[in-house]
Amino acid sequence: MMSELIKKAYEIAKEQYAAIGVDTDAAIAKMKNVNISLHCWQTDDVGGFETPDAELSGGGIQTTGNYPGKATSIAEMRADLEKVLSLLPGTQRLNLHAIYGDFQGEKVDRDQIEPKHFQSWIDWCKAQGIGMDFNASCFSHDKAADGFTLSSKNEENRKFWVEHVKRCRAISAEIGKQLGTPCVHNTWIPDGSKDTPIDRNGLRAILKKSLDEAMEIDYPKECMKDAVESKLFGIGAESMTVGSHDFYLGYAISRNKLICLDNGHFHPTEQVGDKISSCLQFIDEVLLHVTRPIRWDSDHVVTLNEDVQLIASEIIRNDFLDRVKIGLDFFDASINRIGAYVTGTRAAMKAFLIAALEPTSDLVKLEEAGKNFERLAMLEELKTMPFAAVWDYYCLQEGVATGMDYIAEIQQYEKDVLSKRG
Ligand code: RNT
Ligand code: ZN
Repeated sequence: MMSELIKKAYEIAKEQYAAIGVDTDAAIAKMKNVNISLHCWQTDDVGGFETPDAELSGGGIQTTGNYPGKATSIAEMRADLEKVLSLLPGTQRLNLHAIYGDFQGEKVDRDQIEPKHFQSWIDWCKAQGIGMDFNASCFSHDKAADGFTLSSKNEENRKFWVEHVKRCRAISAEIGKQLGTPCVHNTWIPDGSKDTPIDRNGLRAILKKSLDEAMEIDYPKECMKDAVESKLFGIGAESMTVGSHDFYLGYAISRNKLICLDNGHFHPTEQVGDKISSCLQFIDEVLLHVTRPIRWDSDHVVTLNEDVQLIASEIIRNDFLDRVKIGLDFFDASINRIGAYVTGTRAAMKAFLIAALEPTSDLVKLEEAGKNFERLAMLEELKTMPFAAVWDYYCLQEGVATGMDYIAEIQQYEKDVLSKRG
């Protein structure tokens, strides 16, 4: 889009927002602290690089679609991530799963991984000037084929996964140390049962024991922090999930860990945006997996919807940016994956900028005075304020594509790069 037009539109928008007491420059400045952790798995449908043709399997999550152009090597994934980064304003982080190690063709099982397998990723992040987060991969593996990992009653399997998580935490500590920014290590396990189980309590007791074993070593907070991710149900685990929200909230509070809230992991009428201020009364930090569930935990591309808006607004209203780590978790294999990635990430960012353009203290005053019609009306009017002009100006300032221009850039990337992949 023409930069002169964007500047003109911004000047007008700035005045319109100023009229309701909102400083657009300050809102843009706030975006510096909105650092979204980019989930590498959108580029390859959660396959990983353990074997040349690795695929997501088991674990109650699935990708649907087979749009051409998926990343099948580290080089391809890095090229994709660089393209994504070039189309996003601000500073991001990388969120890597353990299955994406640089194994150099060697078969390295999950209980054997070491920091050296991730050194080239650390170096890549350093070169990009970004931080890095990490995840144990407790799925797509023989030892998870029966649907149980850390809560397994098969002691050999349980020990295997404890060792995996232990190693992932050590790797995370090394990542954070080298990059000078704490690496958030998230543990999510698929454990659960398709049909009504009997020994719910037994499984949860095992999970608690396994987590305690895996997290026995305390690493400095400047290097790594642990998060645990709950879930309501998964495909094939409809009747019970061992790591439920109640379970992990208790675990996080009692062990001083982060709770990871994935907004696809609750009943559809529950809102993660409403949970943040509850969790933060009792724990220091929260990790988010921002996604878009459609009917079930389907991990659709994030769009600027009311759920995402409430999440962003709650963080900005309460100045929680330093206590809430923002990650994404969607994987759409049915459309251009890089297009999906950029569209979803920009949508999440827009929600934060919209939140920063809210005259929050005025709204609170209305609320406290019982003026609820006025509050409602103002919230409605805010929705159609000239937000796009501020967003475009922010993108322009950051030297990234404004408005719809990124669509053409992604089409070009598809033509030059993605369509040439085998
Ligand atoms: C699964 C969880 C988990 C995964 C990723 C790949 O339901 O949301 O976070 O999606 O770790
Ligand atoms: Zn998640």
